Amino acid sequence: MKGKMKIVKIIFVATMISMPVYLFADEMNSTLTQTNSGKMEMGMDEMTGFYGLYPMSREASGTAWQPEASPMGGVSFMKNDWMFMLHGFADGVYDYQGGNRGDKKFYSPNMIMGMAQRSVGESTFGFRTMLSLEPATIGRTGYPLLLQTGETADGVNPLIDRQHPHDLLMELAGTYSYQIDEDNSAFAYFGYPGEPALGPATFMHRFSGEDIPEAPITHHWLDSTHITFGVATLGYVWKQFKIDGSIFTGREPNENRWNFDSPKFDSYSARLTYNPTENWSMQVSYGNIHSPEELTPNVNQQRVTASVSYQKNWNDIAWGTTLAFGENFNSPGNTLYGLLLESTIVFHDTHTIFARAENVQKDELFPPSDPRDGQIFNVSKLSVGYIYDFPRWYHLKFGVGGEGSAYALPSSLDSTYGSNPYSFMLFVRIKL
Ligand SMILES: [Cu+2]
Repeated sequence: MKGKMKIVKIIFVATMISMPVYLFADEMNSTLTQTNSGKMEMGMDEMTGFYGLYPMSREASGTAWQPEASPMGGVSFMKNDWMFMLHGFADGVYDYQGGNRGDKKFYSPNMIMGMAQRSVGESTFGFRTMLSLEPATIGRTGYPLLLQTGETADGVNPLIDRQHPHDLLMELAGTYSYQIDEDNSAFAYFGYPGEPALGPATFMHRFSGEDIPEAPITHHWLDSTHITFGVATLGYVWKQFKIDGSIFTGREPNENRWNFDSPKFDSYSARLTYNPTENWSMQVSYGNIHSPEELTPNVNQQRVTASVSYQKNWNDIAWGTTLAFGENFNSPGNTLYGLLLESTIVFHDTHTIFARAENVQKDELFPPSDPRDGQIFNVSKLSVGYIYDFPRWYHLKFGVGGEGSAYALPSSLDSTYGSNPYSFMLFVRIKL
């Protein structure tokens, strides 16, 4: 039984991994559609989404929506009756986190995503693969990020003031949708791993957050479930509304980032999304997450999130903003909220200015051995940055950027973090 599972897994991984490689090789010889910061042109027929008859740009990550006006990155092309899309990025970041708990590190966040879809009659079939080399380019211990919490590097100690790397396999998913009529469609999504119907589009896939080289400190309040080993989602689209619900594995990925974790389907979520115009997207969602953290397995979590995203473009300027709220109800444990506001503006595909402000209640800033573990601290962070991108080379964008962060901390944390810590990052990037 175990041996068979292993063979199935190997075949599955080999197939899914070969897809982006194949796509990329193929892309090099294909007539393809370049997407700059404007609209994607697919000739006669407009590219529609995986889950319904609306523009593809409405889809962000998993089954999440963002405003339709969001510029799409990457390349896309048709081959036979399949439509392929490929996009990704790799950053090289020098990370300096200040104060008493600060640290420095050079690391590379990165991911590559390949998608394929084909419509037959009223049915649309889709495949999605997302891979990251972060287990190698960031490593188990993650990168320094003041006030970040969640997950573990060694299965014993929690990560504090560090951001964990993503797993090699971030998404391997199959989708199916059925177009009932112009306004109605029903869809299914199965991912191993994949993203359940919970929270806004993930930070690295929404326009307002994708150029920011660090994870939000509200990640575990909003979008931390984006890599979940075992997700099954059913959804329904009616005009500008979408409702989707998932059963999924509650446990966060473990510290072994190269492999599959065991699927459990012990958690569930539901989300309602409304995109009233092409400029807006809003969602509310609820999740019941069974035993998310490996180090505190008896703690279950309920999560409520609400978010609004706004996208406005003028000529060659694209501006996207997301406001998101999440609340985690830990049982046993504290009820804690997180609030995020982030905004990115891109001028002429060359200059990017971004900012992210967060306010969050954290009770994991001290290790379990410290009496202050479990005590709630209300902390805030503001990051502002700029990226200059060189003219595109084929489809690739090369950029250099910098970012600085400041914090507002309660005075009871002065002796821990220092009185006015600041942090900065300097980075280069390639983006497809
Ligand atoms: Cu993540």
